Amino acid sequence: MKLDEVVITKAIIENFTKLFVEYTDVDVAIAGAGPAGMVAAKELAENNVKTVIFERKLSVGGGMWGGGAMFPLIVVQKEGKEILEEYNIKTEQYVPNYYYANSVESVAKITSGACDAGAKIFNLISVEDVMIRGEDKRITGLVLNWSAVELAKLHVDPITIRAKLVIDATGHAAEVCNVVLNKIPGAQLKTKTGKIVGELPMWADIGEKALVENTVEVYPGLIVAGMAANAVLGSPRMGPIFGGMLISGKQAAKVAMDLLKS
Ligand code: 48F
Repeated sequence: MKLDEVVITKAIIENFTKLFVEYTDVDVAIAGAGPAGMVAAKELAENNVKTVIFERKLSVGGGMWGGGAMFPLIVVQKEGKEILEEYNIKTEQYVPNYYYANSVESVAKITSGACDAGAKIFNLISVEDVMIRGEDKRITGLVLNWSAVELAKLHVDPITIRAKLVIDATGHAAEVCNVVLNKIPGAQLKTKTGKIVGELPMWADIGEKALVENTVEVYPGLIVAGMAANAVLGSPRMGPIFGGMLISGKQAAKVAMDLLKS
């Protein structure tokens, strides 16, 4: 049978549109497909929570690909190793409680885990704003545009999806929390200053431990996960140790599921 390029085009456009329309109304929308966002997505989707991730870049995986300083290995502690094993990622012990894994294998398998669980990932789409409703100005959705539009600084209006909950998993920049503070008059985050406290310098032990505690609902309808949680709540960065990111992803899913039930 001869191939027809127009059929190929229609297959992409018709099916993308059908899928995107289905995901204009979700339980949980996640900004950022780094390790924290992807682990959260897998946990949610496998518990039948309708979950979508929007990722600005062409590739998912955030800061995990590059390991530490471009050496493609990540380090995890015991709890992190156990999560990597759930994804069938090979780990080796270095010394007691320090394990390492290949960063490329880790991204590939964590991505596969999120997809297999049923989470939908849309890449090349940037979250540029939030939708709010009600007296408490609760977050009720995300405002999106093509990353190409953002990069080219084109004057093109965005589109919007509705979500019962949003997870800010945008990493160090905590972009959704910044939007909330910059655009919602009088907005206060549930932090000690009401604002983004800011990430502290490297202290892996404290940063890793704080991360789970920092993975909370910081604003009505908005949960923080991964490095965004430490940036918003004012805890240290931790460099190429990734156990906390994975645990935070799981914790964000748990917080979301508890909120969806309440
Ligand atoms: O930065 P990132 O990997 O965040 P994470 O999951 O993990 C942090 C670690 O990689 C590392 C670390 C380990 O100790 O500190 O930094 O918390 O992934 C964040 C993803 O969000 C995307 C960004 O491209 C990246 O893939 N992102 C950021 N802003 C937006 C966004 C946005 N406005 N819209 C869509 N995606």
